[in-house]
Amino acid sequence: MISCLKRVVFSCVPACVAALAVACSGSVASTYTPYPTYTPQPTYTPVPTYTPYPAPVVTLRIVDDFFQEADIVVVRGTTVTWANEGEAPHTSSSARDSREQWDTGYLMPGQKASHTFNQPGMFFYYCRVHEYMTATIRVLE
Ligand SMILES: [Cu+2]
Repeated sequence: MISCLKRVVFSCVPACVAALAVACSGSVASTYTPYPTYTPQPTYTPVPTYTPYPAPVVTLRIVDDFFQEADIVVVRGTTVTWANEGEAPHTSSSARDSREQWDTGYLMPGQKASHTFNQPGMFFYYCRVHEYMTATIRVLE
């Protein structure tokens, strides 16, 4: 009976000693991780104010007797200006069946007139003074 008890006590001792050794060793302290140093937030930079992109503009020259830039492609919203650099009067007038309708009226030498294209498509135009003067404007979406 006593020898049995001894066996229990002696078998327990090494485990208890091992547990005490772990509990009292410095290894607990060495696992301490210091709180990270405070990093201040970067200073607030306000978002730049929105500047709308300017609407596109293009100037086309009319000479005697043709449209200098006869076939152009622009984006929707482009304002096209025709400048008469010839010595005769000219017009920029949409084809009669065009979905987009415009007519600059008679442009005397040195005069200009504009039209803004707000719908996509292929538009044909001509000069009412010289009907053989034709040109196109393709407006992209
Ligand atoms: Cu003309």
